[in-house]
Amino acid sequence: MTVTPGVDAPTWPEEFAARYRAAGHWRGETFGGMLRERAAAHPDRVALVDPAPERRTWTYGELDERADRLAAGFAARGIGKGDRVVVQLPNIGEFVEVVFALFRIGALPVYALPAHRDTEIGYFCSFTEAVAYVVPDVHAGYDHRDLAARLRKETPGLRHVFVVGEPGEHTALSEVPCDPAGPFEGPEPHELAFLQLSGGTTGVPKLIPRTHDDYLYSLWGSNEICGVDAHTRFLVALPAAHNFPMSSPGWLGVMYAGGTVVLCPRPDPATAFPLVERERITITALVPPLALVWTEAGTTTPYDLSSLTLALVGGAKYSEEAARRLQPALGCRLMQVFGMAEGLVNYTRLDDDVDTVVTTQGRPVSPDDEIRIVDDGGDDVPEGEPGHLLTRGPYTIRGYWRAPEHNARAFTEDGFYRTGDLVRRTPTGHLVVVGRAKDQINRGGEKIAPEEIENIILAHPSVHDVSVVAVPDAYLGERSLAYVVLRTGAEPLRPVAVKRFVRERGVAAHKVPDLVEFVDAFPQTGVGKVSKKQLRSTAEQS
Ligand code: AMP
Ligand code: DBH
Repeated sequence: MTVTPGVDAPTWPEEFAARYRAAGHWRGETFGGMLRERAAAHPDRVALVDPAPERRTWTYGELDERADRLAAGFAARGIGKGDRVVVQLPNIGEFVEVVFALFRIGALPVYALPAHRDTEIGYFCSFTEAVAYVVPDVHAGYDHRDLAARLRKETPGLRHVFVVGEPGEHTALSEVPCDPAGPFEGPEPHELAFLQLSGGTTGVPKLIPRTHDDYLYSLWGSNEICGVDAHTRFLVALPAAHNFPMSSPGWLGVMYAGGTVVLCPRPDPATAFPLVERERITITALVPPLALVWTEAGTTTPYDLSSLTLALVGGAKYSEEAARRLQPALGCRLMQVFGMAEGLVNYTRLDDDVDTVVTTQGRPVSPDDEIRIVDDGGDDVPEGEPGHLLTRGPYTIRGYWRAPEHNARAFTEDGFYRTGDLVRRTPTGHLVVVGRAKDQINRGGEKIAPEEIENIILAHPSVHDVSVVAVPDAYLGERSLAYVVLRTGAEPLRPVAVKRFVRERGVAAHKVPDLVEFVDAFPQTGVGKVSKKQLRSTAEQS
């Protein structure tokens, strides 16, 4: 099924595209071409290290060749330009091989997270009409081959399941590579490169179509700000499929610069610190709860972290107090990152003073990132006042994948993305995130759309109504609480039964409500809608 630009994925009006090209933001490169060039320039430099279970490395030359052979094998199985392929792999070398092979063909990876289960994966496969699904055999005690087998029964269009490791009834990824029959036609720079996931606010996750041109700009723009170069050694501690460790500046940014990417199987200090020492890591990216754990462990660790020069922290609000402690504990600089898979990324800068770094979430990457801060009526607020953040620019999407109705709400008529974040701007142009207007829970950087979980709980026969809200949490920033109204006459339920019900529906573990409370009714707004605002404040007080 081919992709129709402007229909499946809204794109920039031509005058904007021309401006972004003329400004030099869009360089006319593709990911496949980028790897080819790096491999030609420095074939023997190490691009990638997968330390576990035994240390494997790929030079740029090897990765390039591997991508070609894998791409040829995928193509031989009928995977072509524009086809969607759901990739659900943990932080292993095959993840990087697979996505570069798909880039080379112009097939679009759909980046699932390892934590996703039947509900999410089933949706990605059916909604994107995916032709293939790539999984590990067993990861973190979960057998992905079984999930794939269930899916294939329900999703006739899903023609292939490729497994890293023991394939079971599916195809081993190791069987796929073959000699290329010739060069691929490949994608054009303005075409789509992949579909990224949004944390979302609606019943189903939204998919984010990113082009080669726009995403590559966010990479090299980020590299300049973060000082990434060929000497950078980046540790991917967060899931490699997430937009933050992928692109801000992330493992793709580091490869753009010709540096070395080291994959970390788990983000805890016991796993990561020995790798920092052994691999002489210079930069990493952390979400705030992880930054807290690293900060605590860093003060007493026997491992040598002295190679570390920069820790990027973002994905959720990082408290000033925690931010102040990071630098002394880890012996490296801190940079706050406020970004979104839809595009806009803000960084504090290497030459910002300490107070700016610990109290703001940074300023945009590009001089052409347009920022508006507006009131509820859509008018600009006075400078310095808080309001809704709207943004438009050279690497911010103009619409989600196949979602015209949602797009009409999520974007203004003139193409600004309504981020749902409440911010204010300091005189230096730095943004401070002061809150959120969207219905979303940010559980330590992992986003939850309450509506998605509410829909699941509503399917329980004893449940009359449900409302899922955020409650403050010292460690995660926020946790989720489900307020449940039972049907009259229904058997009483215990909180654990509600949690089990959600888990058994097959969703990522972080979406299972942390807390469940039973109430007789919800507070209502003037027009009779459930007042989430009031529920949240009740939750805060209890
Ligand atoms: P997503 O759209 O799912 O990629 O999630 C992006 C959202 O994460 C943003 O719109 C913010 O709500 C939140 N976020 C990301 N970074 C930060 C940060 N440094 N501080 C506060 N919120 C953040
Ligand atoms: O939370 C995010 O999605 C995020 C945070 C920091 C992001 O996408 C990014 C940087 O690029």
